[in-house]
Amino acid sequence: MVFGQLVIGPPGSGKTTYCNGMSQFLQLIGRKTAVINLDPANDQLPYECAVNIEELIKLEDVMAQYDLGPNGGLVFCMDYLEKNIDWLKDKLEPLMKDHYLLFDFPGQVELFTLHNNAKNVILEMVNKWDFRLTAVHLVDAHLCSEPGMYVSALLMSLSAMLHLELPHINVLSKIDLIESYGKLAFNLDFYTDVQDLSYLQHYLDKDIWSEKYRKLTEKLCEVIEDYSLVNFTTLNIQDKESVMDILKLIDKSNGYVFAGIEGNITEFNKIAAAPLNWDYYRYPLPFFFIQLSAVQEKYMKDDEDDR
Ligand SMILES: Nc1nc2c(ncn2[C@@H]2O[C@H](COP(=O)(O)OP(=O)(O)OP(=O)(O)O)[C@@H](O)[C@H]2O)c(=O)[nH]1
Ligand SMILES: [Mg+2]
Repeated sequence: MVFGQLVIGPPGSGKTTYCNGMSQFLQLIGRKTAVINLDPANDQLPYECAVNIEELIKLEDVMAQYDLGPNGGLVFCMDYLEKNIDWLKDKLEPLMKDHYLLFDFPGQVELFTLHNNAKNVILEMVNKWDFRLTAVHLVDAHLCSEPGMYVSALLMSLSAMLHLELPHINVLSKIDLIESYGKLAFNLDFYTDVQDLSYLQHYLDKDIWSEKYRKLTEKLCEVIEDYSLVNFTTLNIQDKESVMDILKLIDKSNGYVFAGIEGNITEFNKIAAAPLNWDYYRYPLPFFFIQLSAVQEKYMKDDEDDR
């Protein structure tokens, strides 16, 4: 059985960085991992990808050939991928035996809320190839700094959940930066738990001209609360504990923990409990690899001591 994650979210929310950090964390805990880049606009990849959509279609070629802008070009690329799903299957076949898969998707929100091409590719993987996938929807924590933006983030997350109909984890990414946006109107729990959105009303623009906007926001909050589906977990990709907490949630949601892959669970718990200084720095790779080998050395030494 193949397990994995579909990493989605608006542009710049940290998907590629997440795939890089998460894949390295997974490898560290002994899980064979492959990253699949399905974003034709990702030009500089920080991770080594096992499959790259660029081998099938290039965004710049599409834009030049059909005189499209980047958004139209991306929709075209996803259509093309859907029509050439056998290409993806051939590429994934060698990985299906023993790899855990991370899919790095494009950031265009409409691909996961309006169009069906990306969804059909995902449905093929889930229904026909029997992949167990969790959608990891990243939203920049910056959106909590203003009530209107936060409501937009909630709506975006809800509509992605309803559109994809998959196990789904919503993540507030870059949480390490949250304090730099100034004091939040509420404690962080308010934003992650999504319990009583009526409080947001007090922080909306009080201007007489914003009356209709306030009413609209109020009604949208009611819709979000009626569904009662959205909540968030937080992520700082450079923090081992934070990555581990998210992985635990994902493993439960797609059934990985119940698949009886004992070896991996032991390794996972070991690394989770170990006082390792997991220093994933999101930019310079060489620095990271120095850190990674130090961590691996310590991990192997602990393993020997245990034996
Ligand atoms: N401080 C901080 N920065 C982060 C974190 N995750 C990502 N970033 C930064 O956010 C920026 C965008 O990250 P990407 O991973 O390229 O985002 P993306 O969602 O793949 O972007 P697109 O592919 O353009 O949609 C980069 O500068 C990252 O270094 C985080 O957890 N903390
Ligand atoms: Mg990216």
